[in-house]
Amino acid sequence: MSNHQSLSSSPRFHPVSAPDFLPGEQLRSLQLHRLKSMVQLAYDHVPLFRSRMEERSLTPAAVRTLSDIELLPFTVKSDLRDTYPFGLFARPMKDIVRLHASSGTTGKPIVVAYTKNDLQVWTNVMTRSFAACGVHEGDIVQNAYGYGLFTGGLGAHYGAEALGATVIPISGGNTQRQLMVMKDFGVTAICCTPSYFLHLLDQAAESGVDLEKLALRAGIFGAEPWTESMRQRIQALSGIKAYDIYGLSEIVGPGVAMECHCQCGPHIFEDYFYPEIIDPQTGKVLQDEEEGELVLTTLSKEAMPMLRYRTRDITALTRQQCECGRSLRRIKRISRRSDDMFIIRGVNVYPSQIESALLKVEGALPHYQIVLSRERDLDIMEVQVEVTPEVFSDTVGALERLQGQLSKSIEITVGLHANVRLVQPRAIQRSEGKAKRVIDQRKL
Ligand code: DLL
Repeated sequence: MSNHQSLSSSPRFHPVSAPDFLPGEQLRSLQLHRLKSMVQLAYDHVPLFRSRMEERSLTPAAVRTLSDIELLPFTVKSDLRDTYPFGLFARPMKDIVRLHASSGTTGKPIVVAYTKNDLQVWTNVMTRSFAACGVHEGDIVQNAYGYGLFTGGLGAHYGAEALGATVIPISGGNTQRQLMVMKDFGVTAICCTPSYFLHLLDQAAESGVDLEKLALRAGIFGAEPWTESMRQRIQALSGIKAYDIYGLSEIVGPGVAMECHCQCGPHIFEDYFYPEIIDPQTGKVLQDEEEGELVLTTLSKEAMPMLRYRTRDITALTRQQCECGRSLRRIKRISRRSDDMFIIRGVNVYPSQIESALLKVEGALPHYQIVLSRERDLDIMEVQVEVTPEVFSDTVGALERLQGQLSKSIEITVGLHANVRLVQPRAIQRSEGKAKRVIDQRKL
């Protein structure tokens, strides 16, 4: 498909999306130009990067081609913790106009910084994200990502506003108010975590609000892993299109990658973020289509450049042409993180595997939690899953049958027995942001 054809075949092509369609060669030469400046900036202004490069006898001049990026050392999350709070900043505080932080599960948060230009780039990629899934001026966007230190709220906010959409900065929580606003303000697109949207759907059903009758038509969902079955479930229950948006604070926040209207995996905004996939064990760079850990290098970040940041997110890159005509490579949906994995009786398990096993069975709701415990040195996995009110009030025999089906589905998927506990609707605690899927009591 020629570039010209693909542009014209995109629904309501928006000028802001032009870089999404850059011919491959132009894209690569832009990336190389930007990469060189990034490495120079990091080497000149960030002691950690300079010393790591010196250890390898490298100077910025070593980067002559894009594949020379492989010479550079990786950066990992603990580098941000060890230099807390401002140790990786490449610019003096007077140039830094925004800070965000991500709490994570252990100890101190990691802090990330932006210059004015960095904020412009972030707005640019978020604008392109909305445009990619067909959100435009005239749309009314309910932004239910949390506002504050979390990057979700403000990232989506400025992107939608720059596009000319009307933004409702409602932030997360207060579900009844969310529903009222959605209905009364004629909201056409919503931004939140997929798990929070499911919670909204539950509450809507309970309050007699039929989402299919509302103007809502698109959801921009991300910030946590979710499966394709979850997407299908959301779309069937709400009548909207659910799009996957990916990002992380260390790189920019939301807007590193976003799905287009074809819904076949997020396109990486490669003009600003250079992706690689590595074998998480050996660090070896893998080919397109091979699954491994996503490593990202920022190509324009001034306040806090990131060289070869190991995201821990497991995915694959694909060069296969998307029907939308974008030249940007796509990543496979990120349904797991290498550090989300838990080991039970010697078997590696990811929450997303349990999720897809549960959603294969009729009667189970997509609200679940995995509780790991240890009894007499034996690991026990209990999967608590909510069932529909009809199922919950069914006969004991029917409940036992469902329990058996779910347990079997998990066993087929992960090869392990799990005790399945059916719980009533709403029994599992809801989060306004990222859902907590695993409770590991073995470490207590
Ligand atoms: O979650 C940024 C964001 C906000 C992305 C809103 C999308 C929408 P952090 O809090 O730093 O930043 O968490 C980043 O969340 O490394 C992934 O493990 C996970 N994650 C983010 N988006 C997705 C997604 C934001 N679409 C971490 N699918 C990342 C799967 C995701 N996991």
